[in-house]
Amino acid sequence: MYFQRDNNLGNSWSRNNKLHLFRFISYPLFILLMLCKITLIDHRLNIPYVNLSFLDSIIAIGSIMIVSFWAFWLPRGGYLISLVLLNLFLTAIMYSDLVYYRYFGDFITIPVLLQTGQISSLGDSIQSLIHWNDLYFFVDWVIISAYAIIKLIQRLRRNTSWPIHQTRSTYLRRKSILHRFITGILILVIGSVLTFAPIKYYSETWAKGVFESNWWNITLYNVTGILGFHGYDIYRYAQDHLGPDPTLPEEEMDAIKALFQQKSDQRSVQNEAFGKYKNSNVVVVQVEAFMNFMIGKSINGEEITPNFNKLMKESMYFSNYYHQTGQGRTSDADFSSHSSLHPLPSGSVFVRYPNHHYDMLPTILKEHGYSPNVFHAYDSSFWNRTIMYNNMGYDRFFSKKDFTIDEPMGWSLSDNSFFKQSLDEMTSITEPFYSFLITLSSHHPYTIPKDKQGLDVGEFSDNIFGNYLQSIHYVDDALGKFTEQMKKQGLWDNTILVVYGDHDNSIKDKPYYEQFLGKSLNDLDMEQIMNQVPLLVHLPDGSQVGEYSEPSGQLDMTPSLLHLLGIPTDSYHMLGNNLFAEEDRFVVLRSGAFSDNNVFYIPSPDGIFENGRCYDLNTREKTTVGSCRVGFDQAKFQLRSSDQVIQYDLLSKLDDE
Ligand code: GP9
Ligand code: MN
Repeated sequence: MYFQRDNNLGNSWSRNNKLHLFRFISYPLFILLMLCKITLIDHRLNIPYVNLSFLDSIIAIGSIMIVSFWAFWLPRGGYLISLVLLNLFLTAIMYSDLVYYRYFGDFITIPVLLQTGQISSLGDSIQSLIHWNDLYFFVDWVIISAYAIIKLIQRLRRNTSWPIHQTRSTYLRRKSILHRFITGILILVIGSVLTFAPIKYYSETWAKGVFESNWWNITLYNVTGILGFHGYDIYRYAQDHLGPDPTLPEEEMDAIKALFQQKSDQRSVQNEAFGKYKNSNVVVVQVEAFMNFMIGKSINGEEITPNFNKLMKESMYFSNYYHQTGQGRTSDADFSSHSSLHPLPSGSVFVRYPNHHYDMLPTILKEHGYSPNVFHAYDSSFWNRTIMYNNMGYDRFFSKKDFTIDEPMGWSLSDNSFFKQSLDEMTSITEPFYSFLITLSSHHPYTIPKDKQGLDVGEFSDNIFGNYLQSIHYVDDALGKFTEQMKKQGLWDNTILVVYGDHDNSIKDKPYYEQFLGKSLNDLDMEQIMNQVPLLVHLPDGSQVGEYSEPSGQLDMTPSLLHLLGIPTDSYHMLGNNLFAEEDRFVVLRSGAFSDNNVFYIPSPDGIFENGRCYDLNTREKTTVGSCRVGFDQAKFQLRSSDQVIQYDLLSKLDDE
């Protein structure tokens, strides 16, 4: 008995040592593998100014240790399976980020995940965002699966069962558990130091303030790395939604009040346009991915947007109008156009804070006797619209279920039929009304059925850029029919018609634009192309016709419409300009880019002011970055204030005062 026990002890000692050796080799291999994937992702993302430095790799190693330390607490089988599952999980997250980035220029966040419908609805688009050489990313899966299969076959052949550990003495078992526990804790501690020490260093040097403002996820990623970014995103989400309501220090609240006051003072002028169209109907059309660069342009002698061009001759056309959207895309365009606040740096306000207070155009108009309605032929829950539209004060949301899908196209109903059916509905709405229409046929990936393709896109016929032009030509045709029907229904002379694009088309390849426009483009040109959408305002009497080239943006729509309708905006909390006032314009994009009448600032993804580029709009050449300093600080403060208003629900507090 005595000798027997001794033998077992000897076997157990060597088994224990083997187990330690196994972990000692396999764990660094796991870290190395994940580090390779993180490096590969960074390389494939190819974000300008963002390159994985040595210190970033240290952060990456630390993050991998933080997410995997607990595997050490498990026995051999569990340990191995956990690492394999972690590999699958982290690979899936990172690859999804890559695909998402290719379309949205951003990373997946918790609020985005809460809108899973969004991602799955991309369908065809997602296919076009997956590249064959992404397969490198999954090579290890093939090796791991092959290894697992070989092992399994070997075991079956030997007809042995899985190792049973009962032969080990209780003493050695306990010792092994303690050993594993301590190793896990050590890995966590080392991982935390490797992760947080460099991040702390960054946030105290070149990335100062990045976590307070977190104005752009790309900048956060540049500081934290991909895993760190997701960790921070979870923390940020928990902070927003768990625990007591956050409050803002008094001084910050006062600064925000002062900002609203300053904006309101700049807007309020009593000129001829103020109240000139009091009680007119208002129809606003938000057109999917409708950009400015192809307005007035032709291809093979054919205009891309002949109907819009015709309409321009009897309307106001704002040729320097910017979309100010972020991750919330269509919903952000909707939010900023109706609330005159900026959308959030991550996720959609519609999804994250639909119950907070905002001074929204439909609610304001309803208080002034209007019937506000919204029309969009898609699932009502998409972008959390049902809830948000109810809170925005609309009488009714005409969604997909309210339309007859008599001409299916893309995600849903063709724009042509959508416009027709929406106008039919409007005949039974009490005037004055506010009708907001959101089109859909020109959504990525822009595939319009052959029989509806009316444009010869020539050299672009086989690519996504050509498809885009084709889909815009289709929408333009539908828009032409829409205005004709408005005239027939007697709406033309008593309605303000507004048409604008929601955001860019996600096609970022410069050569397409250079080929189309027939000239080489600098960074300023590209930045403006990707951020400008057209705004057209047709006034009931057809007055003020012309092109307006001062900078303006989606935040300006609501205050400008209220001006025309004679509703003062001083009691509302809005950050936009009044397009009918002679004021100095200041337009801030969600990325921190901004423009006034003289300069355009393009921020650097690393968030450092000096690394951004300041352009003189007269010469269209780069000027000293210092010329953008004041605007940069202002833009940052404006974005931060807007974010705080939304996140802290400040308007409910300001209204109570
Ligand atoms: C769908 C439409 C498209 O309802 O709003 O949204 P997008 O993908 O452009 O944000
Ligand atoms: Mn859209």
